Amino acid sequence: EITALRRRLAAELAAARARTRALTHDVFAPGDPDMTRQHSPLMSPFHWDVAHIANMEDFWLVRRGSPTSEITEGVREDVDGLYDAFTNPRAGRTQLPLLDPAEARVYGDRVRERALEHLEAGAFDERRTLVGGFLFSMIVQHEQQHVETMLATHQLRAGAPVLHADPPPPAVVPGLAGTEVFHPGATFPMGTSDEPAALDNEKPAHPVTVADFWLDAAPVTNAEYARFVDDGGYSRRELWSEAGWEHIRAEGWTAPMTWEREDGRWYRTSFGVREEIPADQPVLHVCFHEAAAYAAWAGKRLPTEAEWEFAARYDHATGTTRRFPWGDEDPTPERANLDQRHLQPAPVGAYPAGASPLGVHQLVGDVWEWCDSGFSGYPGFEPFPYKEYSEVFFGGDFRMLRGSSFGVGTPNARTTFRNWDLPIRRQIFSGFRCARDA
Ligand code: AVJ
Ligand code: FE
Repeated sequence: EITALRRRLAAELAAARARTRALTHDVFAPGDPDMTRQHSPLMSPFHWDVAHIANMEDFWLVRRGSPTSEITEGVREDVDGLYDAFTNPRAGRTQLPLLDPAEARVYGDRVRERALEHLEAGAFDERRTLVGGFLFSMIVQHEQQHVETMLATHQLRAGAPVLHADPPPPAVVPGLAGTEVFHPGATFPMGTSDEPAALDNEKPAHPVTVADFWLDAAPVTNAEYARFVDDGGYSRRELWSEAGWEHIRAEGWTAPMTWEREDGRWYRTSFGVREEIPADQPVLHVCFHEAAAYAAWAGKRLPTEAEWEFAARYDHATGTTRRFPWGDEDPTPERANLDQRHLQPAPVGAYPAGASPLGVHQLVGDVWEWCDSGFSGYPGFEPFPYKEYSEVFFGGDFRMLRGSSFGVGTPNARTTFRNWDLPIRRQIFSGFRCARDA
């Protein structure tokens, strides 16, 4: 059992690192400026992410993950200041005296060696849980979060494509787009107190009551969103909040990121490949304001975080919550579009095995889904293990995203997982589905 846990954590660490490599050293030859360039003021240069991943692992697994509970010497403490995300804003990171790409890779390798030694030697407490087991899981999830961020940097990179993946599976359930599923209200335990991988903001479980509501059976598709655009959605003031209207006017936005109209058809650029927009895929790269304006146009609204989680976890037949819409078993390629296996969302209806008992599809994987909730701690929240993961963002101008995207690694895909960003951001793999009061 303990051997199995060690083996699972080691495999997850290796899988995360394989993805880091696939997005960096595997595709950029030594000296390629694309590795060190500022592709967008919103993103870090790739070699910063690589060394930041190593530095976090150095801090939590090498220095603090030792089998004795003592704090041990790190691989290198001299670079801590360069890779602190708080003191170094993204847009200025190329200006720093960073480790070069080769040095960053070596740093990651040396840290990983030491971390695996600690994993092997790890002590177990009386509940037979690995002391520091959560820290290993947290570091897996941290690397996977940066893997998704680096994929978003790739989306903003100009030039010939360097990433390739199989196309997503086809829709097998027809006619889902725009349909709604009735959810009878109930009181359910939102969040979790017993999921070992849960990060601080997912805890603790606490009762929340949701009223009867309708939820879209699938994320809003490109075809549905194009009807909103073609109906003048971006020039109708009444559909937008004041902040949303001001932002789209200032930026000149008239469609989702990368969309272009040519000869009456919509095209997009996906990791350097220009293609006609697939009508039945979830819309991608919209900000919260765009999602909310679409919902207003459709006579609907965005779900709250509580409604989203209720739909994704609550089993009306038994009155209990489960880990995933389909039950307690981990995601598989048949259930959800995760792990950058496909570099785009799958059409709605492609994952019947991942649907909830009431028939809500693609809650996990494909696209992050904007919810109409701000970021705060659950009652009884305690920052763990550091305030800068969640607590410092509480009460800010953020909106929540749920469900994960095709860019998310399986270790991070949970129905309790909470993601957040500013309501103007759309370089992330964001879409949405609508809800409606019953
Ligand atoms: C949870 C995605 C908002 O990228 O800012 C990475 C994740 N935290 N390193 C972010 C994170 C520290 C975080 N988000
Ligand atoms: Fe980070």
